[in-house]
Formats: sequence, C-alpha cells, structure tokens
Amino acid sequence: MKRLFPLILALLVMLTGCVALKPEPGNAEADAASAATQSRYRENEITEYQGARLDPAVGPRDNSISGVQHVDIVGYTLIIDGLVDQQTTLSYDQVLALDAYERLITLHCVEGWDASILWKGVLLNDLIALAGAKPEATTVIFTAVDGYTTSLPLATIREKGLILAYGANGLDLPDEMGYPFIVVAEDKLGYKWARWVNRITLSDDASYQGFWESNGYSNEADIPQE
Ligand SMILES: Nc1nc2c(c(=O)[nH]1)N[C@H]1C(S)=C(S)[C@@H](COP(=O)(O)O)O[C@H]1N2
Ligand SMILES: [Mo]
Repeated sequence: MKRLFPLILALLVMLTGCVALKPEPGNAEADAASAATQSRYRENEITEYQGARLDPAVGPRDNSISGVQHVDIVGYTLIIDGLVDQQTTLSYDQVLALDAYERLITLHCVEGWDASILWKGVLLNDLIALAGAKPEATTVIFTAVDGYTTSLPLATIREKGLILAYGANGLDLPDEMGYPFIVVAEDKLGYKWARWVNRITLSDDASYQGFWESNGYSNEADIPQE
C-alpha cells in the first residue's frame, strides 16, 4: 500500500491535468451564447455603465402579441386622454423636448429571462401633468400600436418616478424594444412594460385588466423574490 501511494498520487495529478486540458462542452456552449449576445449589440451601443454590464436592447427572440411593430415617426402621435383636464396629443419631438432622465433598470419577463438596460426617457408624470390628471384618476392605461394594453396605478408612477423611455444603451430604442416609446415599469414584470405606446389613458378603474392580466396574470405583476 505504501509503495502504491506515489503511483496513485501521480495518477491523480495526470487525471486532473487531463480534465483541465479537455475542452468542456459547458464552456463551449457559454462561449457560443455570449457570441450570440455580442452579435445583438448594435453599432455604437453602450455595453457597460458604471462597472455594470448592459444587455443588448435587441432581445434574443420576440414574444409580442403581433410581432415587432415598425412605427413611422412622421405620422406618429402620443395621445393622453381619459380623466384629464385637457386631452393632449404630442409628436415624438414634443415628448423628447421634456426633461430627460437616464436609469439602469432590469426588465424581468415571466418566462425567466431578464435584460439590464440603460434607459433614457421622460417622466410619465410630466406627460400626465401636461394633460392634467383629474383627482378621481387612480389608474393609467397604456395602449400600443399592436393593440396591446396594460396598466399601472397612478400612485406607483408618481412614487417611483417611472419613465417612458425613447433611448436604450445610448441609442434610440430599437423597433424590437418598442420604438418610439416603452414604459419602463421598474420592479414590475415584463408585461407591464408596454412597447410601441401611442395612448396613455387616465381612468378610475383600479381593477382594469390589460392583455396578459385578463389572461390570468396578476395585476400587481411583482417580481418573484429568489
Ligand atoms: N405593445 C406590446 N408591448 C409589450 C408586449 C407586446 O406583446 N406588445 N409584450 C410584453 C411582454 S410579455 C414583455 S416580457 C416585454 C418584452 O417582450 P419580448 O419578450 O417580446 O421581448 O414587452 C412587453 N410589452
Ligand atoms: Mo413577458
């Protein structure tokens, strides 16, 4: 047994050495995945912000209810209506003329993936203030060009200072991420992040249910804690 010991030791060293030299299928897959991720960054897209890695604003796949929308900005308007003092219609440039805010926020989809992106946009409450919310308004309903709908409490929009984004990672929003505008519903699941938004409606119906909400998804849409 004593004589065997150095042999066993040598064998062990050889074996572990071999294992280390062998290309691991797991690593090869990870490399392929990161190459696919790399290829989704657009030219001049920022990939890092204050030491944090940013995900590409173009996701790996599209799950939209009617596919990616391509909005012609020339004819585009954003309508703010419902329980407001003055129904208001804004052009793309009129929205961009408001004060800008930049934030790194992660989008979490119910399917399990997430994307951390540097968003740039305007305060939803600044837009709402232009039309003037009536005191009885409790709920903000978002409608998009594909017919998609979702809603958020007006109080949440005000307390969190939620933004309507037109920029992602230093560039305009790509069509895939909702050009011209996406609701950055911080701390809420992906289905609250309405893309291609063209209507913001103030309502007193706190139990309003949008597209996925009326298909059984929670109206709170809180992100499950790990
Ligand atoms: N207009 C519109 N906005 C939308 C959707 C949609 O189908 N249409 N899907 C929502 C969902 S479920 C998610 S997770 C995010 C990201 O969608 P994606 O998975 O297609 O990238 O957009 C949200 N906003
Ligand atoms: Mo989603």
